[in-house]
Amino acid sequence: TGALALALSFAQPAAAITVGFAQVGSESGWRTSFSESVKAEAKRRGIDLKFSDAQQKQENQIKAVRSFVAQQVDAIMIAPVVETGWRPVLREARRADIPVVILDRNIRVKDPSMYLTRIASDFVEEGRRAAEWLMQETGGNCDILELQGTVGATAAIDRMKGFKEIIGEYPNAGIVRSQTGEFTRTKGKEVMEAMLKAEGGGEELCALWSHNDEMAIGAIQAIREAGLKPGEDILVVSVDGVPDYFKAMAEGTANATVELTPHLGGPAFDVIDRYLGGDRDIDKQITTTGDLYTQETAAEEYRKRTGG
Ligand code: GYE
Repeated sequence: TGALALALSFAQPAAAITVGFAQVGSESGWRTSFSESVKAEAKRRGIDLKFSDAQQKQENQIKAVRSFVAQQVDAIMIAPVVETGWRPVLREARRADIPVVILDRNIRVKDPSMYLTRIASDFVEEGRRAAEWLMQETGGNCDILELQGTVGATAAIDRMKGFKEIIGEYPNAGIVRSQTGEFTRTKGKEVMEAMLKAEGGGEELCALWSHNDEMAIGAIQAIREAGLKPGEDILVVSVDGVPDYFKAMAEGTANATVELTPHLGGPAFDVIDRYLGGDRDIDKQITTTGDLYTQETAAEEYRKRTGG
């Protein structure tokens, strides 16, 4: 019986772990896909996921992390809405000996031991890719409007940096106006309307560079309402690769996007399993990559993503 009990104990699945996930909010189609992907992956792995939607407010995210620490979860994942202000709550997680994985955006802390690793795309490279495509498309002759993401968010800071790095190599290309649309469709439309008015209607404009598809989709409506043809009079280049944007490219109202994978749950749970299993040789940064898509393949890519 002793041997049988011993054998049975090995046969039991590993005790289910509990992971707390402090998500930014649901401001964009991409983020909703990201949340759904993490929840599905947790379910598939039998992980008890505590999920919190902070409605894009950092104080809600910090409250969520505090409650995860109080519940003594096995690990915490944070998609930080902005880069600063994380040290105090990360110190509390470290005192409780709970590993923290940063997903998607980044945090700015001096001491990298405050978190286990960061799993994200290289947003600077995404900005470069978008700019390189636009310069090829326009021969480097282009007056550009920029819709920035959330102020202080890594995705906005880094995409702007990468885009400007490339545009700076072209004397006849430049960003003539830049404003935040907070990564949402509504704000993107509102800000685009204002920028077009400020530019006297926008006839001389060449392109819109948007830090995400959601704002671009709102801006496309504003371009149309201003009597211009989006995708033709004003080219539209963006990031994320959400289905609605593939649809817009297939309809000719948008031109290009750099895809950002929403599937960060798998790599995150893998690294948590490794850490909880004793592995201390974990890289500080795990980078995901995405391709640039244009109108040529948009209809087929839309069908692939929507099973249409
Ligand atoms: O591009 C946007 C979301 O942080 C990279 O946040 C992410 C961005 C993404 O609002 O759709």
